[in-house]
Order: sequence, then structure tokens, then C-alpha cells
Amino acid sequence: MGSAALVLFLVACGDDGGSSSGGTGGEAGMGGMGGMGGMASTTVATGTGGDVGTGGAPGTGGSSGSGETMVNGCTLATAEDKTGTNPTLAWDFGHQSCIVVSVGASVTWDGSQSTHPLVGGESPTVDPSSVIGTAIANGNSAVVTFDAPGAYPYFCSSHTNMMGVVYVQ
Ligand SMILES: [Cu+2]
Repeated sequence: MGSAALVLFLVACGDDGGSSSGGTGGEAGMGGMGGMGGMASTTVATGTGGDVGTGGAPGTGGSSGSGETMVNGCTLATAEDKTGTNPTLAWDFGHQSCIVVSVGASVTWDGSQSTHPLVGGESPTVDPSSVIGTAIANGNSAVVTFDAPGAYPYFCSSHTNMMGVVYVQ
């Protein structure tokens, strides 16, 4: 009984040893190839990292954009905050206005559209694509609803010193 048990034990050990040796050898080989692949990937990744660093440079260029250009006598920094309202602007000789409104706001220019035709653009150049060019004019006023953020310069086509900008945020 003792000998049989020992033989069975040895056979069992032999089987296990053979199986695990073969398996370990295979895995080691695969692992080696994987290691080489990993090194190649690491080299590529390092190169990509360099590109990301280069990408940081344009960010510096963006900061130079903080030097805000004056348009129609206005800059966003000095514009009057009218957010949350639908403001009415007095539209007459000498008009100069720089305001900030919320997206969806309606702005009314209260004044004769025959004497002072409201147009969009940087005075004295009309921008035919401006939403202000589609103002709803009733003769004594014009109303524009601003549905998209941006800067909307405008002026009077008869008196180009009547001007301003509506900043929509
Ligand atoms: Cu005018």
C-alpha cells in the first residue's frame, strides 16, 4: 500500500512538473516578445509626448489675444452690463453705445429708421451677413433678437459716427 502510494505520488509529480515546465516555457517566450513590443510602444509614446509639449506653444499665442481690439469705439471690457434684460437704446445723433446682453435678448434702437438707418458692421463698412441687417424696423424703432453669442457691431448708414457694439454672451 505504501509503495503504490509513492508511485502514484511520483507519477503525479512527474505529470505536474512536465505540464508546468512546458507551460512556463511558453509563457516566458510570449512574455519576451511582449516586452519588445512594449519597448517599441514606449518609444512612440515618448515622441507623442513631445508633440503635446509643442501644442502648448499656441496657448501662449492665445494669451496675446487678450489685447482686445476696439471696434466702433467699444471693447468688451468697457461695455455696459445689460445681461438679463432686453435693453432699449436711444437712437439719435451722437449715439455711442457698448453693451453686453444675454443670448436670446432683444435690443431696441428707439429712433427714426428713415433718418438713421440701422446697419450691421464696423463703421463705415456694412456687413450684410450681420443679424442686425435683418432688424425689424417699424419706422420709429428697430428691434433685433440675438440668438447666438458673439460681438455685433452696428452703425447708422447716414451718420457713420452713430455706432456701437452689442456683445452677446
Ligand atoms: Cu443717423
